[in-house]
Amino acid sequence: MNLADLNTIARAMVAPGKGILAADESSGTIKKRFDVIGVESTETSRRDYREMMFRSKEAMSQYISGVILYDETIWQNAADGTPLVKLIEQAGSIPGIKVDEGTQPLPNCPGELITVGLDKLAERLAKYYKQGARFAKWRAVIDIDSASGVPTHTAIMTNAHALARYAALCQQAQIVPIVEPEVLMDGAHDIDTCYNVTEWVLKETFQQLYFQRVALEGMILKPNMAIAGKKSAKKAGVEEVAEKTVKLLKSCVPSAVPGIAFLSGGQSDEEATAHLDAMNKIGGLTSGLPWGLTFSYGRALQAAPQKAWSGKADNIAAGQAAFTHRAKMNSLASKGEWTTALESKKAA
Ligand code: 5MM
Repeated sequence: MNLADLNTIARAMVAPGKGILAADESSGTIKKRFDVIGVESTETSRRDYREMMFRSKEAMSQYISGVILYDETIWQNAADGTPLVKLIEQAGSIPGIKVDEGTQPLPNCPGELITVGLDKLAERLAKYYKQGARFAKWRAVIDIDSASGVPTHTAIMTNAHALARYAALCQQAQIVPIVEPEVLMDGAHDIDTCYNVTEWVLKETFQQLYFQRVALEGMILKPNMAIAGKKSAKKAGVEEVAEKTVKLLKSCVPSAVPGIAFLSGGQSDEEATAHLDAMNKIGGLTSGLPWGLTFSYGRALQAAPQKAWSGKADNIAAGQAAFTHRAKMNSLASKGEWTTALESKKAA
């Protein structure tokens, strides 16, 4: 492992004003997204949609540091035969790859999941590196259901262990691991419950990363924010989410980690931007945070371009404008320079 090179890539992924596009929806998930806009999900429509984003010059060269791809996409060519990976590189962005293989029920833990994909991961990573991937992603999902005692320590510890095993294998393959332990915002829990569970999950994750000898300088953390569940009767305001998330991360994430790139987790586009912005405004006021705080959004970057595109070649420019606008808003938020007024100034 060449740690200096891993650190250079990790720092480029969270370079000031830049963040990550999570375009790694598995075939089942992208079908759900396409169903909403009335587009049939085929290999070609998935390619056309993603090519549209990767050819958005302003967004890809100025705001998007890297793209997380799904296995199908990393091997695909654009309509003119150019590999999609090359399009990303030519724009000055870094190709990455989702390497987990989804979730399965965790034995003896009703309702809880374990992320799988460690078998043969070393071989797969070597192939992805050859294809151009310089970072990878593995997502663990932790649900909150206090009434049934979820999450359990078993689920948190087992998922953290898998994340750490994955991260060690990535670094051995000269690939920067994005470590994504996601505490879901699906439940009815309040923000403080989310805070406590996320604290537990992050403490366990960094312990397991230590046990697997993962070099923190060569990884990126992709966490959820401290936020109330979608069904909670008590929604927390932007300032509360920002303050609690920054406090939580300061207490759990060592300063050796180059950057933190949040998932959006089902927040609306503007909420995800406002929360990121408020956190970076706090960071500025307290003379800086030890790591960069940016975005690695899937839904909060793509809902608008999906709607604007709607599967029609005539709408490519509109789809690219919508994508560029969201990428720019989040770029500003990653520097604490976003305002709601900017939302109305859509890119042409
Ligand atoms: C883009 O969605 C990703 C893939 O999800 P599936 O494996 O379930 O198809 C997902 O891993 C994503 O990268 C993260 O959850 C962040 O996405 P959001 O939409 O929460 O920002």
